[in-house]
Amino acid sequence: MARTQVAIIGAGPSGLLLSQLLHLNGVDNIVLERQSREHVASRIRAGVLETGTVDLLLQAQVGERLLNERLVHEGFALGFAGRSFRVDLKHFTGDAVSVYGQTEVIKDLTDARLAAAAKLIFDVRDVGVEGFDGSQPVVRYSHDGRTHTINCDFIAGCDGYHGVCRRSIPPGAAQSFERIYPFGWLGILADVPPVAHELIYSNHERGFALCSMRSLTRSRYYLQCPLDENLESWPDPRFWDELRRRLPTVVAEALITGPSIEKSIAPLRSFVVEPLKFGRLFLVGDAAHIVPPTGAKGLNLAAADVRVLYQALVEFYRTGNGDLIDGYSAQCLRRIWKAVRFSWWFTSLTHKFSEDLFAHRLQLSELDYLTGSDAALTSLAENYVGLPFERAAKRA
Ligand code: RFL
Ligand code: PHB
Repeated sequence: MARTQVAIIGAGPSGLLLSQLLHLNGVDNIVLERQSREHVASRIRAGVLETGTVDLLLQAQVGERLLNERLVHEGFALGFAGRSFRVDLKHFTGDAVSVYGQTEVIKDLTDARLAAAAKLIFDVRDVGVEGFDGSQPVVRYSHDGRTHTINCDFIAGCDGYHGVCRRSIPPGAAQSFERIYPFGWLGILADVPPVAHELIYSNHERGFALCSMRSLTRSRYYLQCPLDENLESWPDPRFWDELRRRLPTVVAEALITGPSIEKSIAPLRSFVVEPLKFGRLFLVGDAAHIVPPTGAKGLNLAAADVRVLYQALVEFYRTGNGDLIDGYSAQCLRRIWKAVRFSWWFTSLTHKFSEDLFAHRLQLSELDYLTGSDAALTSLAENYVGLPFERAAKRA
């Protein structure tokens, strides 16, 4: 039987970052991950980091390669009605975003944890969390054909939307809020130079498209697609043709194509569970909330939860004061709901929801208004770069 202070379920960005920050502050923890290290490292997901996320990664001492290799973007483009409009993030907020893939964040964090001889266990099975409504939580799991038990003070559920922690909360103790969108994103990764040096979010009558990147030689492109679409019906030439059709002409003409090295479909949803804390169990990141990727908020929100939780736990272990722990859920939820609202709004503005031409005219009119109003552009820009962090509740 093992014993630790914090048992962390899931070695995605939330779990690894929490583990690293707790470790640096002297809090012992064990991380359990269902998948293999290679599988976790190869999942292609987020690409845009807010400055607050970059700062937290620096605090976690995993920011060196990030600072050298990231692409700093001071703006992005909105494509609509055949034209392209640049949203100048720097001008409206004084801030920018960093393009650096989630795969790289995971690699940096995993390397740092393993270099510090972390208790990070991959390929675990049958994780169960118990006793978190009392003072002695227990985690059970199997690994290499044997069953194991961990006694701990707290459990951090960093196990994503499909994880076990949220499902372990007693019925009636939590409320969830959900919106499922009637489409998904078909994404491809290709070793071709990006079509533009900044991201392009394109509203088109055939559906939304996004031009993103991972580096100056690796592009990431997305097309809005029906929910029941299958990958086989999207050979590369069809993807590139459809992407060209959904981009402003000048952009489409500049597109460089090549063989895809990854292709996947992701459904879009908004989801929040309340509260994020049940006794000694905390939900963190995608385990507690999902946003459609349009606003690039998922990974950043996960990091924002980790920021609040690690500070609360460190405070508790240093002083015995549990006020920050008790405030975790309320403090995180305020930021979460703002990101949920922004991601829903940006999705509504840029995606095709139906064949209703009236609805499309309204979107074009809102885009026309937005791009002509400094007030509206400031609102878009300040949400996109990430809202400021509230100060932690006053210490006793
Ligand atoms: P994760 O990454 O899902 O990690 C959870 C981990 O828990 C493991 N697990 C278990 N382990 C043990 N026992 C169990 N029973 C377990 N059940 C699950 C899983 O194997 C996994 O390793 O959640 P986390 O750490 O909270 O991180 C969240 C982010 O991954 C997610 O929010 C972002 O990827 C969302 N996202 C984006 N976020 C951004 O900030 N900017 C972006 O540009 C952006 N683009 C995106 C995205 C997500 C996308 N998809 C595919 C959903 C683009 C896409 C297409
Ligand atoms: C990505 O590069 O994967 C990406 C970028 C911006 C988004 C969503 C995804 O809004």
